[in-house]
Amino acid sequence: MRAKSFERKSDINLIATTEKERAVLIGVATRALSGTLRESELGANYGLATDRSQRANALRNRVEDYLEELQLLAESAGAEVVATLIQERQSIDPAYFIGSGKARELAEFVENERINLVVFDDDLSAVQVRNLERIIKCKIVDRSGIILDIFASRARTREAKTQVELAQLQYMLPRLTRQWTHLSKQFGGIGTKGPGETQIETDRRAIRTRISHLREKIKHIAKERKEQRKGRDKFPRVALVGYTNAGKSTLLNWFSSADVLVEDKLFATLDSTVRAVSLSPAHKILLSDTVGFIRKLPHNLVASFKSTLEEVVESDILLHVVDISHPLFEDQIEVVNETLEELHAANKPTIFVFNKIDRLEDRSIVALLGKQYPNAVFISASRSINLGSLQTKIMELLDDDIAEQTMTFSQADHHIISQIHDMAEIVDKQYHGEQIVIRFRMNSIHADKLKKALAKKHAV
Ligand SMILES: Nc1nc2c(ncn2[C@@H]2O[C@H](COP(=O)(O)OP(=O)(O)OP(=O)(O)O)[C@@H](O)[C@H]2O)c(=O)[nH]1
Ligand SMILES: [Mg+2]
Repeated sequence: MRAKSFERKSDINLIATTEKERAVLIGVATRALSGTLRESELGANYGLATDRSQRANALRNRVEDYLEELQLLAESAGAEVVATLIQERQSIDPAYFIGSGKARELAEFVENERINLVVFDDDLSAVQVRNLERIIKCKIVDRSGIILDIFASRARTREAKTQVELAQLQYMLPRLTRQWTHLSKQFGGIGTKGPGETQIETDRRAIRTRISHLREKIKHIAKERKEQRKGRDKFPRVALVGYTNAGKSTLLNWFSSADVLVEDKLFATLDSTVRAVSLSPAHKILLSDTVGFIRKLPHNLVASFKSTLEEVVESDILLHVVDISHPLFEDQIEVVNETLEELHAANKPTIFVFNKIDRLEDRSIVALLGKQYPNAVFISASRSINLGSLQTKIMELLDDDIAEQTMTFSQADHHIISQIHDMAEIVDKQYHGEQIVIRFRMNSIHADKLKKALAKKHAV
């Protein structure tokens, strides 16, 4: 059904009605976004500047996909999505984002349809939120606000809770205007959950004090985590990374019979889980699963989740899990790569794990991606398809740079010597009085860890 006020360049699709917070979602298709369209989105027959409508359609499809994800996010936050709106503009309006004229039309729709939440797919500035709320007279939230809200409601552990609270306060601080405070009190609900309710009435100074307290707390937690990790230094560390809902936890569970929550919802996992996995007697690894990434994951959220994401930063190998059945999986790969760069973890040896192949109707894409990503495997984690070849790939990568090493030990190093017997192929072993000289063949990741462990032991 089309709303009268949004005829022509944008349209509204009425979806459903219940007692929940009634939300309308807004996506804006700009020229800048049009510039990011891929060839695969434009269609095989796309001929240079000849077909403007083809480009316009592709742009619209892209924004529709974004809004589909935003709908999942809004629903995860507890809203009922009543309508979606796509506006086409040359560029965004600095004062009103969608322009004051469109904002007035939206205000009318909001009033007629008893909407209590307007969610923008793009991040809004504090000024834009204030201006829009003045006209639309209902709560305005952006993508980051919704994501933070979901994180707040999913956080269970002390670490996750502390990290989310820090990110929320940092997000809130520049947006803390009188208007916003007033509106939040009036409307409550989505976008104002968690620490917001209590902190909102206090002044910025109180929030700043709380932020520095939380930072200290996180530092302390990070120290504890580091202590916990100490004993695990001897095995190569492999981290599952990827877009949210790609199937990371399903894979960890398959490998390790762990019992990590697997759910068809965004951000099922907010903590890190590490499990020892024996791929073969000579290939023991520590496999970690952690929080998934998403388009426009707020920067302060990434920053405050640093200690949870340490598992990724400190890993030796990444398994980048991709939901190949998702229409925007290429976009998702890029988002994950960008987030890895933000974490300074982008240059690690990586296996691309294309998951959910059971959902592919046309498998021709597999051959194409095989060429594009030399280090790729195509699997189904939930149906256990081709997982053996993933296992082999990891072992190959571990064996990739096996080299002969010679190290000298004292009798007191018997723990490390027994590790070498466990993990390496012994070439030669000679005793010189108190000293033992061992020649062995081992992967460089293992060897580096051994050398570090040995140096640490002798430094004590
Ligand atoms: N059809 C299909 N579904 C799968 C496959 N692997 C996982 N899933 C489903 O995808 C959904 C998400 O799986 P998870 O393992 O929770 O995904 P995740 O990457 O850990 O997600 P977050 O923790 O939210 O980041 C669940 O409903 C799984 O059952 C697969 O190979 N095929
Ligand atoms: Mg998970």
